[in-house]
Formats: sequence, C-alpha cells, structure tokens
Amino acid sequence: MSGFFVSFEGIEGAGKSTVLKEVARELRKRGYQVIETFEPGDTPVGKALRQTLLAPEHSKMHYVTEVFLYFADRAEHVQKVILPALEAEKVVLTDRYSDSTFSYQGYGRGLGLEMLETLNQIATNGLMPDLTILLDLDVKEGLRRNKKLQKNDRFELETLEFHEKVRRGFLELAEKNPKRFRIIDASMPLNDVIQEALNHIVTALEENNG
Ligand code: Z5A
Repeated sequence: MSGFFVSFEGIEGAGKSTVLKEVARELRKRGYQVIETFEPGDTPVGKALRQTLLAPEHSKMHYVTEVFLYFADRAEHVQKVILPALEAEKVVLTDRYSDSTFSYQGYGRGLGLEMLETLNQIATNGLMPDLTILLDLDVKEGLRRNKKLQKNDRFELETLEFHEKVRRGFLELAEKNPKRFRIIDASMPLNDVIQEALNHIVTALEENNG
C-alpha cells in the first residue's frame, strides 16, 4: 500500500476542516491525488451513526454506547473509504480519527486508554496515520469560534472542564508519539496555520517518496 495517510486533530473550533480543505487544494496544485474525508459520518452507515451520536436529545447516552458507535463509524470508514484510497496510492486527509477517541472518550470521558487501544486496533485493523497534524488551541477560543457558527450538537453542551481534559489528552498523545504528531499553534492567523500544516505534510510526503 503506497498511499499516504494524514489525520487532522484538535478540539472543536481549532480549524481542522478549514485548514484541511486549503491544504488539499494546495497539494492538488502540486500534482498529488488527494481524498478529503472526516469522522464521524463519511459513509452511508456513518451518516446514520453521526446523527445518533451528535443529536442533543441523546445527551444521556452511556459512554460505552458512545464509544462503540464511534468505532463502528471508524470500521466502516477504514474499509469503505480510507483503505481503497490508500490502495489507489492517494493522499488521504481525514478530519479526526483514532486520536479523537483517545482524547474525547479516553481523557474526556475517563474510559481506559488500554481498552480503547484494543478496540481501536479491531476497528481499524491496525491502520494508523502516517502523520497527524494537531491544531492546538485555547478551549475558550475554540468554543468562541464555533459559537459564531451556531453549532448546536451534543458536544456544545459539554463543560469547559471536559474540553480542557480533551485538549490535554491530545497534547499527551502528541508527547507520547513524537514521530507521528506535528503540533501547530492554531491561534496564529489562518494562512500561517495552513502554511505550517502544508509544510509538514509536503516534507513527510517527500521523505515517504524517498
Ligand atoms: N468525536 C468523539 O468524541 N470521538 C471520536 O472518536 C470522534 C469524534 C471521531 C464531531 O463533531 C464530534 O465528535 C466532535 C468530537 C466528537 N465534537 N466536538 N467537540 P463535528 O465533526 O461536527 O465537529 P468538529 O470535528 O469538532 O469540528 P468543528 O467544531 O467544526 O471544528 P474545526 O473543524 O476544527 O473548525 P473549523 O470549522 O475549521 O473552524 C471553526 C471556525 O473558526 C470557522 O469559522 C473558521 O473560519 C474559524 N477559524 C479557523 N481557523 C482560524 C484561525 N487560525 N484564526 C481565526 N479563525 C479561524
């Protein structure tokens, strides 16, 4: 399999979807074949799971139920979208992947990381990103950006403390996996964030192509 797999991670409002779209455009200009995708919800089954996962009326969903729905979405995503694209030698850019589960359900909800790693291994068949771009941002700033967009899902109802735990989780994961992670200060002007993400990805692609 000779495609290249990049995940974008971070708290909500960090700029993942905006930056990913611009990076994809720049990579295409440089001749790369790029697939843009996201979790949860980028397959027909995933779309139904996303509605269930994010509906505010499900705010009392049990944490274990929640994590199995994220893994179900990921299994479908890996099999139907990511693996076929990597087999076709494409660059896959995903807005969220396994590190979101480790941070939100592991650090945020307090579920054991060891158990999550085992389940994630089954859901992904062991597929981890070649590179992870972590957009790190102050939680209040992320929520402020999203408030402007009037997003109204289940995670908007979470406390500041929950989102702080998630941010710390991402940073700890980055510290544990320095080869895979690149941390970017997402409070910089948008164009600077895009440029830094692009530089990291192009460097990694060039190294990968030898
Ligand atoms: N979740 C989970 O718990 N476990 C899992 O395993 C997975 C996910 C996979 C999915 O929500 C939720 O599922 C997510 C985690 C959970 N919930 N939370 N929190 P989603 O897909 O609807 O939303 P999201 O992934 O959190 O994305 P987001 O909230 O849309 O944020 P974003 O993509 O990082 O940000 P954005 O939309 O690109 O930017 C937000 C605004 O900020 C926008 O107006 C931009 O123009 C602006 N922006 C971006 N960058 C900048 C800079 N640098 N300066 C100024 N303004 C900026």
